[in-house]
Amino acid sequence: MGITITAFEKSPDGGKGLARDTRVRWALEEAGLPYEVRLVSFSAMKEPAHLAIHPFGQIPTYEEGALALFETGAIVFHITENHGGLLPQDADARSRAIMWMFAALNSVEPPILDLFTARVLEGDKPWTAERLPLVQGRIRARLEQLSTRLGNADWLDGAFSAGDLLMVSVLLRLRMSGILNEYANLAAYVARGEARPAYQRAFAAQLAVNAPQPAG
Ligand code: GTB
Repeated sequence: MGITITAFEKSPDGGKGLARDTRVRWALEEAGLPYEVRLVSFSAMKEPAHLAIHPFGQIPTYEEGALALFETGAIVFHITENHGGLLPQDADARSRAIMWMFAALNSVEPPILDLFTARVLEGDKPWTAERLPLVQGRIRARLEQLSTRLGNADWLDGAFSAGDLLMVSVLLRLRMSGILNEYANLAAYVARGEARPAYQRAFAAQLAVNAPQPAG
């Protein structure tokens, strides 16, 4: 049964891995699954056809036969559950990997998203200069804790898992702020994730959509 995901027709970052279809593409590549991509514009995302799949009018979505999913955590979990590859066999290790998936999305991603909101979406507000240090402080507090837990390990809990895939996906969005590089082990952890062949394929596929077309 074929898999189709949605992605930005024109990603604001030029397809450099920041939009969330990257993590879905990455999970699909890790599982060795072929997939098709339906590109959608910002206006098409708010149209009834897309809203029927994604009630919040966003990307990515995931369709496989009669199944339609939104939310990257649920999509990555579905891929690992049904197509294997990113969750350990051992029951306890599996539960811990799932715990890290939730940790990435519930405990680490929110303060990182706040930075984007404070800088980009609400960067023209008069309180921005006062707000930014607070937001950055919350990120640093969480990264300090994560850095301590990761220590010298390659991955969060033994072998690379869906927990690492989501955690790396969440952290890499911080690179441009400079904050990620304040934590050498986390920067190396993200680089290890990005060096995986499956990530490289996912990144290249997303970039290809957004690459300027040769003239003529
Ligand atoms: N919780 C949802 C999930 O995990 O699936 C969040 C989905 C989401 O935020 N989707 C964004 C979207 O569709 C794209 S990823 N936004 C359009 C809208 O809401 O109208 C967020 C994103 C977009 C672009 C960049 N970038 O170019 O730098 C980075 C991140």
